[in-house]
Formats: sequence, C-alpha cells, structure tokens
Amino acid sequence: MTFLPKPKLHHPELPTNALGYTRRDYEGAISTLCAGCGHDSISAAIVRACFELSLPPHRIAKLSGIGCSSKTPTYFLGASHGFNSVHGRMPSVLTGANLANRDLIYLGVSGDGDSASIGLGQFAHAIRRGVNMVYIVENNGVYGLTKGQFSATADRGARNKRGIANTDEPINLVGMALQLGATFVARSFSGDKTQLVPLIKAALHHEGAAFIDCISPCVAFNNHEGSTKSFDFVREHNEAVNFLDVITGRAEITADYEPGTVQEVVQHDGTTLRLRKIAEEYDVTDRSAAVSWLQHRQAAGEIVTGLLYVDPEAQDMHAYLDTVETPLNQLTEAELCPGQAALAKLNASLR
Ligand SMILES: Cc1ncc(C[n+]2csc(CCOP(=O)(O)OP(=O)(O)O)c2C)c(N)n1
Ligand code: SF4
Ligand SMILES: [Mg+2]
Repeated sequence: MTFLPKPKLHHPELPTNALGYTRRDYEGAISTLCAGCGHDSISAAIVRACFELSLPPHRIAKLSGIGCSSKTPTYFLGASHGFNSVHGRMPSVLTGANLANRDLIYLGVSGDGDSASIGLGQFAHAIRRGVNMVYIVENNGVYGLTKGQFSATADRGARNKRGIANTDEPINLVGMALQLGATFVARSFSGDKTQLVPLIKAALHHEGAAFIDCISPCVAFNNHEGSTKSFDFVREHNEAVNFLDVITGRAEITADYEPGTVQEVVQHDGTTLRLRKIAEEYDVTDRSAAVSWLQHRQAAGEIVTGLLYVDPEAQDMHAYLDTVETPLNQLTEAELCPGQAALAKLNASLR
C-alpha cells in the first residue's frame, strides 16, 4: 500500500502545549480511508486530546487489530510506539505489552467486527482483568474493510444498502463492558468532538480498564436510510446523559454550569472529572443503575451517550497481581534470574 507522508512544514505560529509541541507533532500519515469516514474524526479527536494533555508521544503505545478502524493508528501519533496485530487479537497483545512495561500509556483501537465477533473473548478478558488502557471501538455496525457485511453490533431490523434486514440481536458493547467490570465506560459519536475529546482525555487519565464505544458511520456501506449507524440516525436518536470537563491542574474550566446539575468525580491521579448532568438523576458512579438506564433507553429507541460509569477508586491489573513496579526491561539480570536458591524457596512455598 502507498505510504503518504504529510508535508513537514507548518505555520510557525501554531499554538504549542506545555512540552513545546504543536498539534502537528501528534499527527500521523495522511489517511487513506474513504472521505467522510467517521474513523478519521476519531483520529482527529485522539490527536487533540493528546496534544491538549501535553502527553509525550514516545510514552504512548497504540495497538490495533484488523479493519479500517484498526488501520487508523497509522494516521495519528506518528512518533508513538505502534503495533498492528491480527484480527481480534489486539487485547492480548496489549495485555502482554502492559505486563512487560507498565510505564507506557496504552491505547487500543479496534472495530465492532474486531471486538464483537472474532475478538469478543479477547475483549472480555482484557476488560475483566482491569488492564490499564484506553480501549476504543470505532463502531459502524459493519465490516467496512471487507465491503459492508453486518457486524455483531448491527441492530435487529437495520437494513443494509441492498435493503436486506439484519435478523440477529445486537451485542451492546457498553452493556458488556459494564457487566465485565470495566471501571470507566463511555459511549460517544464520531460526529460530536465536543463530547468525544474530553471523554478520551478522562479515559487517558483513568487508572484501569477504560472503554469507549464510539459510533462511527461508514459512509461507503452503512450511511443510508434504514441504517441505525448512519450520521442522520445517530444525530436524531443521540441522548447524552452528561457533558464532561477534565481538570488536570493545568486545564482551565471552560464549561458553563447551572447550580445543582454538576457532579464532580476525582480520579486516582488527582484529575477532576466535572460532569454537567443532562439527565439529573443519573449518577456515573452507580454501575447497576447505568446498566438499567441503558436497557430502558435502548428499549425506547435512544442511543445513550456520555460518561456512563466511572469508578474513581479503580485499580488495575498490576495492583491485582502485585507485580514489580519497574518495567521488566529495566530490571537487571540478577533481579530477573535470582538463582537456584530463590527458585527452590518459591517452589517450596507452593507445595
Ligand atoms: C483471521 C481473520 N479473519 C477474517 C479476516 C477478514 N477481515 C478483515 S477486516 C474484517 C472486519 C473488520 O470489521 P471492523 O472490525 O468492524 O472494522 P471496520 O473495517 O468496520 O472499521 C474481517 C472480517 C481477517 N483479516 N483475518
Ligand atoms: S469502507 Fe467504511 S469504514 Fe472503511 S474507510 Fe470507507 S467509510 Fe470508513
Ligand atoms: Mg466495523
């Protein structure tokens, strides 16, 4: 495939962040996706979130599977670590990388085919293990790369381009993530950057398994009348529960809040999530209420978006396993191979 580098020149007065980088420093190669594909908007949101948080690009590892969605890491964070794995296998590769080096920020990018069909088992286990990551599914309800077959997230009754209706029940990935114990669960829409960028920022600051289901219309195969993942359908049925502002100490508070409609959640690393509640009775820290809200609103034909659940006290896989704090590649040979006596002692403790 042709590789299209972006011209290096940029306007000398582009704003810089706390590290002195411009937004351009967080971009990747020119996208080869279809013009108007929702996935490109998600890439742009990731670029903006990382730029605004002043994340050092070399501290981020982006991993993906196979699909148009899984191609997108080529189009953002060109100076970060990247691994394009096999279809549906991103979660296990990410889990292994995270176990070996906990110092990096892990960003898993996947599609609805990649995560809800072939990779469903991998998705489930990475979430339930509490791998510290941001896991984004770019959800278009079809296998875009292989020309538009219904995926497992396509709604029953949704029609494909030839007018044929999908007969199967959809897999609701946010509902699954909640049941599996994800400690940060959100849904958003590629066409709503105002909502998506703060959600990505908050997820990047979350210490645990953060999952974002991002509806991302496929303009080539699933943007027609009768599709429930088209731009028009999602705009008409989008029901946000809240809007988010992320306060990291540097960021100024920009949102306008009515008294009585604000919920503040302080995450483990001190980041404050300030939520403007749209559904006043919605409490983002109540997991079972989130599950029931989703089911009720889905039955009413709405697509619920926003931050659906967060556990501010979340822990990650390393805390559960009580692993060593130092990344494995920084341990000395003596620490990695402590010798026969240490092995004998360990074996004895397991007898
Ligand atoms: C093991 C394996 N099975 C099947 C395929 C064929 N294949 C490639 S991408 C894809 C589906 C991609 O759908 P999705 O993850 O939703 O990504 P999208 O293209 O819609 O963004 C399939 C079935 C493959 N590459 N490898
Ligand atoms: S086929 Fe669909 S998902 Fe793939 S690049 Fe084109 S619009 Fe995007
Ligand atoms: Mg898809």
